[in-house]
Amino acid sequence: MTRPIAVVTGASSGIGRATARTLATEGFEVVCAARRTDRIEALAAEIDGRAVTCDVTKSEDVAALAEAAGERIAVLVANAGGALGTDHIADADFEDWRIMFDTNVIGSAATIQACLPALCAGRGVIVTVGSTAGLVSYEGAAGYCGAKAAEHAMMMSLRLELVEQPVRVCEVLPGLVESDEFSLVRFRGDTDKAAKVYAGVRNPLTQEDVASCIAFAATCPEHVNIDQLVVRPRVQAAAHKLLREDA
Ligand code: 8X3
Repeated sequence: MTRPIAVVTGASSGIGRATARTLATEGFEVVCAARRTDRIEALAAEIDGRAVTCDVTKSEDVAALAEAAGERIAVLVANAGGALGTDHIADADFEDWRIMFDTNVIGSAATIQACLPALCAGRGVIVTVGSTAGLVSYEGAAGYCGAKAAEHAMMMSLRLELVEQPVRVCEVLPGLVESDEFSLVRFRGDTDKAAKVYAGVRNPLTQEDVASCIAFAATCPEHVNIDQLVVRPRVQAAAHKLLREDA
């Protein structure tokens, strides 16, 4: 039996990998895209999907991903991205900013652009994985907040541009998620600093929690568009209002 196609970028870890697994259980054939081939091949074997090595900042990789996905795409989860550094603007390394904008913003836009004909043919759903950081800024994160705000703005434009097409345009915007690598990458492999992000926080979101939200947005009836799904752990009432039990 032919399964509908779901494409997930950034599928080698964290929210992307959890989303690939969840969509597979929902009956999709998942095209798992990421830079780390060994990881996505293992994932594809586990969920009976397909692996496509893809760096979303490389136009030839993105074109090859769209080609491999085929003529009809039911779901595109543009998830590849992340945060780098915690510098204030006074000390910012703009190379980090370029990488964040290249992956989170232009990488997502390029993936959407390349997959758009197949998404139209498949009456598909686009889901970006943004962040509450794109809605409310916090200190030491201007580059990341800026990139996620730009991704959010881009999706609002896209929804207007595609209103005559049978394509839905959704954003899932998580708050604090304790995922495999997000904080580790942000702190350049410093496990102590990464662990401190979650210290004393009872039950931060898991990558599986976010994957469930993405799957919900991706499987609503065709007339239902989840514009934005903001999801936080219960103990995070706002970006700066995070309950820590040992604080
Ligand atoms: C991740 C959420 O609060 O670390 O996008 O910016 S936060």
